[in-house]
Amino acid sequence: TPPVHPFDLLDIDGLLSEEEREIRRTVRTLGERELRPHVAEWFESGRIPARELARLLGGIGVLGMHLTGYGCAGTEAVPYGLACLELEAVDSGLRSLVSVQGSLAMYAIWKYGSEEQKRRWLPGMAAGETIGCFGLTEPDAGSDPGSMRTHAKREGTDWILNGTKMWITNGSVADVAVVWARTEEGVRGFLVPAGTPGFSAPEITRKLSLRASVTSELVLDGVRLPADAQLPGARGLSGPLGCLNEARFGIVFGALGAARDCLEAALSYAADRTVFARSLASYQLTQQKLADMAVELNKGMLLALHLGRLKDAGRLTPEQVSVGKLNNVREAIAIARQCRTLLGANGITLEYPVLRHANNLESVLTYEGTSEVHALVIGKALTGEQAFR
Ligand code: TGC
Ligand code: FAD
Repeated sequence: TPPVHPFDLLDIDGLLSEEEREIRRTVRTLGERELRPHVAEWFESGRIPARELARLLGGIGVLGMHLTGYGCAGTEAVPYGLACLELEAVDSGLRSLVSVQGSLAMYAIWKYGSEEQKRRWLPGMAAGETIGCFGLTEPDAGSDPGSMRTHAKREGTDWILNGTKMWITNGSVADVAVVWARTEEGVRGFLVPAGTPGFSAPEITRKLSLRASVTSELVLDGVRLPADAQLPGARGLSGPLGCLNEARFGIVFGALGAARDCLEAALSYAADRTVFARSLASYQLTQQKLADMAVELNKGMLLALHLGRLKDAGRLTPEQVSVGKLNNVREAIAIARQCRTLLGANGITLEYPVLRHANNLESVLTYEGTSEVHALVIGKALTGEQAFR
């Protein structure tokens, strides 16, 4: 019998195609060679070379990789998920960059944009030459985006936008912002190029989580846009929420990357560390922790893969994505915290990845729908009663 692999107790690898394993290998290699050596420094300084990273990731085709045409790779959902997993194994901030670029900003244009908008923006975004961001959340409207205040008013054929968006990934480095605003006809999406008068994107600093990621405010102060800046295919809140399904799907896989990296560090640490004259790995309490974590990681992988196959079959529902996001992020953060206990004091440093991942996962638990929001989505599916309001 082959040796038991802690990250693949259930032989989930056997359920992947050769192409899926190849894409995973490519992203893992890039992550280990080009990203991991720098990530602790990016996290500590709170600065990342975003443009360089975007080009690097565009170069291997992961930006908007599950979209078709316009320079996008056109892969299925599972390879996209595996790419998210491998990037998040390095740092959630890197997966965030890819989620926001591909699943939020590019997807919004790909799904709701005019032919002209798609031709103008998507090829550069797929290549990583052009960076996008996605502005839905506001200082006073996060879980309840329907209460947004940012509004767009018509002036002749132009639109005038006013309002503030908050916590926007890639905001300060973006060349184009997808901004959601209320209009007299309901919520609509707009493409705001950086440099448009009245538009600014100050960076949010002093974060204790997702430090290897740019997070910003978007300020819209009388921003004048031509009629063709509006996304013609998006009508109402289902526009932005439709994009969130895509990004949430990536997180279902991604969060497991952070968990795997923590478990890898903890296993190796437990094998090397001597406590009370024996290896830490030899104690029953340690093995209970390791076994529980490996079981959750493997169950999470099965869930992610199942949702990926449903997505490729065109049968994935938003409620199923909520099951995946709620479970896999909740388990990933529990694993990261448990791994930290195994590393003792060493676990609190940047010499090891565990507390960095745990801190990042605090953001992952909150963004793309908090765990409470996803529980309520599932609760509504179970009972038919909505408990949001
Ligand atoms: P509700 O009345 O239920 O729905 C309004 C309209 O939207 C439709 N809808 C959806 N459509 C597509 N996908 C979904 N998942 C959808 N959920 C709802 C719905 O059918 C309806 O359409 P229509 O045509 O009838 O108008 O909406 P509600 O106001 O009661 O809110 C429901 C709730 C709470 C689930 C929703 O608002 C929500 O998901 N809140 C969480 C907000 C959120 O996730 N924000 C994320 C911002 S982006 C981000 O965090 C990026 S971080 C990325 C990174 O760095 O990786
Ligand atoms: P709130 O909605 O104020 O929630 C506060 C608490 O109340 C939470 O625990 C929540 O679960 C709970 N709660 C809310 N409603 C209910 C209810 N009905 N019943 C019970 N409890 C409830 N947004 C973007 O648009 N684009 C981005 O690129 C983006 N990037 C982000 C990057 C980072 C690092 C972070 C941290 C956030 C980002 N966000 C982004 C914002 C994110 O989507 C929001 O933070 C999230 O949706 C929650 O909103 P909030 O922070 O306003 O919390």
